[in-house]
Amino acid sequence: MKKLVRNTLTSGVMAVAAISVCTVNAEAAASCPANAVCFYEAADFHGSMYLMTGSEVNSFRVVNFYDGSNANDRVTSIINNRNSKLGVYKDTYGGHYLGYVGANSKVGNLSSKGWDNKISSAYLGSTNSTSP
Ligand SMILES: [Ca+2]
Repeated sequence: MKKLVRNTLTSGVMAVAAISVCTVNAEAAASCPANAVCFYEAADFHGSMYLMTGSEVNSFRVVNFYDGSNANDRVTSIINNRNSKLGVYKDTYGGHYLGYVGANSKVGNLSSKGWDNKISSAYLGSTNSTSP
């Protein structure tokens, strides 16, 4: 009888722990710090993320998401918590302008703009291909 009680308690504790871990992960995936730009691998700010603290990414070919995988041509959602527009480009070093994410705004699925898994560079304050 004693053993049965202990097993039941252990299962209950483990179930609670599992729920807590899931909740923490979900919040971490969706959050982006103030004054940063966050690029997510999946739609609706899920999947792995890259946090841009500077004002540009010249080449996503040399940028990895937090999970260690390369971010080039894989960004699917973006949060822009900066006071500048974020210009995004299909090629590295500002080649082939795609469009911009407005200041302090976000795009939950880049496929709505035709940019899904296409971005190779990004510049704050730049909204065309001539001034990256
Ligand atoms: Ca993606």
